[in-house]
Amino acid sequence: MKLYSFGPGANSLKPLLALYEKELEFESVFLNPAKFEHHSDWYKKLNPNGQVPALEHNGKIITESTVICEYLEDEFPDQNPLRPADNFERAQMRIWTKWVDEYFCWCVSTIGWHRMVGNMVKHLSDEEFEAMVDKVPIHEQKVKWRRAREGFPQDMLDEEMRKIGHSVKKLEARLKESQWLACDQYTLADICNFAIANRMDQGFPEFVNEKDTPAIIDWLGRINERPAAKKMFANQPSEFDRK
Ligand SMILES: N[C@@H](CCC(=O)N[C@@H](CS)C(=O)NCC(=O)O)C(=O)O
Repeated sequence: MKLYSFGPGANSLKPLLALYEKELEFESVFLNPAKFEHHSDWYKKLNPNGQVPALEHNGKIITESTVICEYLEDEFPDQNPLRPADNFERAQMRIWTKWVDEYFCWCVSTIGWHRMVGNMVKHLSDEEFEAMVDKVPIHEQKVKWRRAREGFPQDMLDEEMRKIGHSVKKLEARLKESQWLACDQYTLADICNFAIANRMDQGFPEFVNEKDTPAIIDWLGRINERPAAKKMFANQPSEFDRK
């Protein structure tokens, strides 16, 4: 089994942490976003979207971070299960993972692109940049790369920050009433939300801090303290460590 990823952050973190939690053997293949390795022809043969993560198992490729996590549960159901057995609780888990994929991930991602991705491509000439964008397979991602270089419109950034504030309130409210997001068990709902929320106390201290969101801080701490998370962060260099 091989996982292609940018290391333990954002969407790549979801299957990475699931693999560590389930104690599954796998080979980790890092792609360097600063070198646009995910847009190379060899990788686009694996994932035509030119995005990470992607899992290779039994000669087949599975894409989409949350789908990969569910696939691992389907293939290895008895190995440290990360899905509740109860169907209602499993539905709650999927409501939380769907929410990350459709809402929470996007607002945090746009601000991340605004802060980091723009800088990554500022040194390129217009020709070099357009040659890079030319290799991006998804139209919406091409638009995002161009926006990141030119600067996102302020009203868009304001709206994404509003959505982040809303997301944080929603997480805090749930974690005040329950130790874990979906039910009383640690599940993919926690892993997939953690992938986006981890380190928000550093990146978004105006939203995530001891005073306003003690339940989120406690939840992040409990996940970071899990042996699987510690092992993952110790063994898997992040994209930032590799620059
Ligand atoms: N829906 C996809 C999104 C994957 C995604 O956005 N991956 C990001 C990294 S977190 C990526 O590859 N970005 C590079 C790009 O779009 O050029 C999933 O959940 O796997």
